[in-house]
Amino acid sequence: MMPLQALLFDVDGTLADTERDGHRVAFNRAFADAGLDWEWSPRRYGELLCVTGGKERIAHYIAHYQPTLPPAAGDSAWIAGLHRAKTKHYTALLAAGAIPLRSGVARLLAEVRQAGLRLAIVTTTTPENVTALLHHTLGAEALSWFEVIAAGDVVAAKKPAADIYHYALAQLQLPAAAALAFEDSANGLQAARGADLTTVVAVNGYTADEAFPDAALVLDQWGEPDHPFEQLGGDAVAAQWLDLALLRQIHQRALRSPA
Ligand code: XBP
Ligand code: MG
Repeated sequence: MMPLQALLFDVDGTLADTERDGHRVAFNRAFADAGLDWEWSPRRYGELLCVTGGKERIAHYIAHYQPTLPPAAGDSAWIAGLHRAKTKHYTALLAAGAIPLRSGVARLLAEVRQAGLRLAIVTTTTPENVTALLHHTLGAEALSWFEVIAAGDVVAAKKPAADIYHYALAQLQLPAAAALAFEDSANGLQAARGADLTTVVAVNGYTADEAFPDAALVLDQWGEPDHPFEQLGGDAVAAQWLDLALLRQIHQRALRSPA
């Protein structure tokens, strides 16, 4: 049977709870800098998360919420400029230590690295944001732990399209059956499943009410020995925190009976 060789990690909501206190705050700061009276509340931001990608989210907001726009604003170049300002604010928040990793992430990465598994990042956010998050949580050397960082505009169609997962697997030169994906949202799960990846989901505040019908395992958190996870979906497992033994079990089980 095909051994488990690689792990593909989403970033936002999966490695860290970045959305409400990170991306959302950075968007609002960029709006204020640009003299816009837009303010994305936590609840409004939850609605806007149906669209992945910051530039795409701003365009969706303009199209569907009709906020006041300055003259000659609103085209894709203007949105790209506003989004660049947002990225600066976001990376500054990370540098200030505003966003920790989710519990269990650092422990799991250490264990799987020790075991020689190959690692990739698969995200809709920008490469700068991935670099800043890894650097300010795990240290500068953590960037080199990930053989592939598939991020942002490297593919035209962002999640829930499967393109970014196809891209990462092609870079790794691995079939989907040799890997597992880690996600936190229905859009992310759809992208990973679209590339035939067996996927483990840990929900967060914004995604807890979403449906994850074809996830191999759905958890409320990744889990730590002193913070066991609660299993919310998938075939029952005896474990209480995500570790390599559990990942191998899920991988083998999925190969025996594909979803
Ligand atoms: C993450 C996103 C991103 C972030 C903002 O989705 O949708 O848009 O909210 O990042 P996923 P950018 O976790 O499914 O990859 O502003 O850099 O796009
Ligand atoms: Mg995510």
